[in-house]
Amino acid sequence: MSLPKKITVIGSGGSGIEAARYCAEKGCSVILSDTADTETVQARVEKAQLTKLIRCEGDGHSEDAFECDLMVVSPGVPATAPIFEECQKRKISVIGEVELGYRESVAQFVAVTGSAGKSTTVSLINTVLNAGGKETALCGNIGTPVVEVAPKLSENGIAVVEVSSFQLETIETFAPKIAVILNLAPNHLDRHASLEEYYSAKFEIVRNMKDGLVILGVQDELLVFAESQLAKNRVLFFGKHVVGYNSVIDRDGNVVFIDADGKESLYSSLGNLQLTGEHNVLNALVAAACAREMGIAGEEFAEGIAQFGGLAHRMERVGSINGIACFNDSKATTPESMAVALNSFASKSVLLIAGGKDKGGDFRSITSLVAEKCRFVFLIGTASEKLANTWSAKVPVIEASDLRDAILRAMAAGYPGDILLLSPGCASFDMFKSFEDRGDQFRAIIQELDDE
Ligand code: UMA
Ligand code: ADP
Repeated sequence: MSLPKKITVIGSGGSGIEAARYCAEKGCSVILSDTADTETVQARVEKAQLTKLIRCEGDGHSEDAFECDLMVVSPGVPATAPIFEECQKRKISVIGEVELGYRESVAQFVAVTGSAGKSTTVSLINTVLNAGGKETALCGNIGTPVVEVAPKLSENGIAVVEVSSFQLETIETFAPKIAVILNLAPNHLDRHASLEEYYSAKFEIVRNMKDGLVILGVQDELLVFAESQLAKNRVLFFGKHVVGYNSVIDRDGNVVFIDADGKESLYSSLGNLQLTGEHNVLNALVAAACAREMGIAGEEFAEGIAQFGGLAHRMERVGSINGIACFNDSKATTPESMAVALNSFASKSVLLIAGGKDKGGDFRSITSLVAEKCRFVFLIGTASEKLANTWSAKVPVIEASDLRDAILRAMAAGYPGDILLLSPGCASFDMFKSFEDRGDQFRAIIQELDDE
């Protein structure tokens, strides 16, 4: 698709930098504009070696930034940001970086959204498609901007995209061949005005799809949503106990598809799945449905599944101290993800490290699970007080001064056979650069103390 002459990119994080690079390399005149201070923005542009190719500005969006034919926004820019109203007034069209990457690509798209399991599922899908010999690019919210990789794929290529609700707010023509909504649970209520708004953003993934495949988890909100899709797309449910038609289920460790007439067909075995937890079986079923749709044979799928060892920061076993196995689940930034992690362990075995920057999660709803699974809870970060008030009547809660202090206190309180679990249920930004930084620091401290 041909790009307009003058483009302004908002946000100088990974998405903005790559959007600016792409447009500049296509010959457009690009301004990269950010609310962060000018020095920071300039340093990022220099690091990306874009100084000669684009203009950049910090400390807000100047009048010059609106002198453009198209504005490309980063996912971190909320829908309430003044630039949207300003662009509407001036009749400048605004799209997100994902939309730009999609428009500029000739490949097919497989897109996954949901509240939990996105990164694991897109990584599984990518691995099984590769095992079946497909040319793919794993991108989106998982880290690599879509515009950096999708335009480089051929017509036979497949962009496997993790899409967040933020990214879906700024699509226009984005139409994947396969769309997955894994599950819906409250999240990002610090940015979305209401739960309905957050769920509606997730449903945007199918907005422009026709004759595609929509894969949905079994959940009331998604069952209702499926009805609106039936006239436009094929719908397939995945789940542990799906009874009905057009579904993919796990039956005794095998992937079984059930068609509209109730006819069953065996696709592959899950025998070599290396990931633990029921939720990962569900993620593997989704990968199987995507693989079959893309023409991958059951044996190739099985090979791919066997290759995938899991992602860092998601229930990653990082060592053992005094017979206490340590798991890094730093990616769990909601109470729901925390619950999934706790459910993987026996009663009263967990020394839980939780807390960080609260995203508005409902921690009350998991109080009984925390009390059932945890011997002690160690709290860090600004959410400590809220969590202590919520749980302390049911489980011993200790407020630690930092991550190292929490680990040392847990080691002093635990017994061999216990589990040390970092599953914070909160964002990391009060104490760390990112959830990766939090998980890396946790892993480093454990490895320093490790006596395995
Ligand atoms: N900014 C403005 N104006 C604004 C708001 C922000 O100029 O009104 C600027 C900020 O000052 C900052 C820049 O925008 O300099 C940051 O942009 P960004 O937050 O979009 O950051 P990126 O580095 O481009 O990362 C984004 C995603 N970030 C968010 O959605 C917040 C990354 O997801 C994603 O991996 C990346 O694009 C891929 O291209 C991260 C994330 O936290 C991992 N996602 C959320 C989640 O998974 O829960 C949704
Ligand atoms: P996301 O990218 O959506 O944040 P991840 O794949 O990074 O999801 O996994 C984050 C956490 O979510 C995992 O540590 C696990 O606790 C939980 N999780 C993973 N898959 C599922 C699923 N299918 N359903 C519910 N929770 C899940």
